Amino acid sequence: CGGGDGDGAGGGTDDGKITLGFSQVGAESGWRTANTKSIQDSAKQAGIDLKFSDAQQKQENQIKAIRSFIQQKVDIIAFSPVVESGWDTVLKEAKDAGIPVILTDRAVDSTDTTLYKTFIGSDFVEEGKKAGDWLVNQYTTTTDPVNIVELQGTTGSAPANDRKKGFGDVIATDPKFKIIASQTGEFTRAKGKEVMEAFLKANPDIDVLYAHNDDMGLGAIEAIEGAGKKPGTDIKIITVDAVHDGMQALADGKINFIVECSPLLGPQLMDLVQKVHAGETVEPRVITKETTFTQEQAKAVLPERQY
Ligand code: GZL
Repeated sequence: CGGGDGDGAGGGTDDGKITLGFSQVGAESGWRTANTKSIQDSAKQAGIDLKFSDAQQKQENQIKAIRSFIQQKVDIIAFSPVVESGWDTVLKEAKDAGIPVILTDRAVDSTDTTLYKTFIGSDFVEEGKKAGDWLVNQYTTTTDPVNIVELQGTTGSAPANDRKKGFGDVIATDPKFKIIASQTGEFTRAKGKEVMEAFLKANPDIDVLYAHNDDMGLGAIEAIEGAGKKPGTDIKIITVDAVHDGMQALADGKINFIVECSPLLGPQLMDLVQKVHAGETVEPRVITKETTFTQEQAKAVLPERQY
């Protein structure tokens, strides 16, 4: 992507260090905590001066933070957009100030791709597809209806939109799969539990829960057990992320399948920051590598997991 002059606007520090302004979504989940740690640790290791802001899941706070970074004349701005829309104005302000922007974790729906240098993050549609493929393969021998409830991520966010699409496209291949309820759990345990309690009250025959992240799945497990049902047995559970607590529940048989979404974007982000600062051309899209886990695989890898 074009845009910006590549070497920032002076950087705000005279010690020759690159100054990076980073606006983080919030601290809503285990994934986010691991992502923040990866970014902070990697900036330190790279000798990059990190100005870090937590937006508490509010877009207006991210926009304020980006404007503050522009005022401070940082060299580079990076952020994880809490939702996909509404960024063009502030990104244009950064471009006009000659400060390159890097998107991490989540995408924006701006059609002007000169507003940012690159986007590093997962393919969320693919993650949803992996979840759907696993489910389809669990029900090859039956034509009975499979009633699914879905806990969506933050409304309007790229992971929520795309994980829903990827999963929906796969299960649409067989009419026995029915999403009987779908609502946002805001990527948090508390909201996931609350919404799952409502799902359980309204739907006596739930076969499967598809939760867009582990945290909502873990909250739902509390609700399922509170309703006297066995998570992983009475109701099969598929989640996305593969953070420690999710992997522990998978190993314990309370979750059935997890699609990994790596939060460890820090090292690659700092590499991109240094390249962009040096005026090098970078790939417009850097997709993070990730896999999937069954219950057996979780038991095997748990001891070595970083997060
Ligand atoms: C995905 C990330 C999502 C995680 C959630 O890259 O944006 O946000 O899946 C987190 O756990 O809250």
